[in-house]
Amino acid sequence: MRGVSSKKNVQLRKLSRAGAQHRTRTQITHQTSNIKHHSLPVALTIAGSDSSAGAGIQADLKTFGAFGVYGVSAITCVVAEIPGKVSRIEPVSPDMVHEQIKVLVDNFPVAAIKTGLLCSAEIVSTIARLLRGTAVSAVKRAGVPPALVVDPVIIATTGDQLLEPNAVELYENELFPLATLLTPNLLEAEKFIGQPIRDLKAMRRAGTALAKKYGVPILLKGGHLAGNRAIDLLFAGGKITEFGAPFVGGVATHGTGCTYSAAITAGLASGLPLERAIRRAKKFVTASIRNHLRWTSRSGSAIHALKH
Ligand code: PXL
Repeated sequence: MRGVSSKKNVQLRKLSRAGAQHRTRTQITHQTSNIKHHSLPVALTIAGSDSSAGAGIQADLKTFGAFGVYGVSAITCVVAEIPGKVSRIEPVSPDMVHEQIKVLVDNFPVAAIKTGLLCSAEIVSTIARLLRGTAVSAVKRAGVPPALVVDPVIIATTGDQLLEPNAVELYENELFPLATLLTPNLLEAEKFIGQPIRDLKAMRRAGTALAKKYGVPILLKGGHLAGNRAIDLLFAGGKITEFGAPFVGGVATHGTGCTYSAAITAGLASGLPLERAIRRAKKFVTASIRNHLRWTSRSGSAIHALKH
């Protein structure tokens, strides 16, 4: 087992799980003299900017908004793209990534954090170090660290490599042990276990192995398996829970992974327990595919987008 799981990480994980179950954050209204103040749960996304707004930071913020959660963001890289074609990626400096997160977690009551495309090895380790410190100070201050959903984005649906290859090991060793939930798709999971996953039985085996390897809950997303249902499996606390929905074919599904993990993060920020947050998120992402938008590009080809 390569995943480093220090005692401190294990303690943080236990607290995080307890926190996700006991926190209840809904819209709060305060009255000071004759002025009403409203507040919403706050969630932070740390991810790349997708110029076409179907994935990345833009998808996350739209999804947080759809669930009544106030989204704040830290951008790791800027991606020039349209659905189906990544044109160019440029990273933001690790110092600037650090600064964006630091000013947010030092000031906003961030209840849940999600990571998406982290771009480089240096950015992955900067974020892991900072989030470890953030969790420790949140525990001292409030008794619970923010929930952390790690969507290990490596490759785009188009096959484009989005993450530097040498960042994968750092991811496994430094960031995964801090997670409340990891949400790999089949391609990512195959990379982590080094074996193909072609059916539901292989998914069960792979998810069990990953949960054991990293010591954190895993949501293995089976959307890429052929079949008339899109089935995801949650491996948590020695139990496997299935989340299924009818497979919606014929839609370019750019951004579904980001949308799904952002919806789960919104649920955790609002105090839902993990399984309920996933169940609600699965419905949201299925509806966003079913109700997709469609335009015709200048060259005559179709452009699809999820309806977040
Ligand atoms: O869907 C993966 C993904 C995540 N984040 C950003 C992206 C993409 C895919 O292109 O651009 C910013």
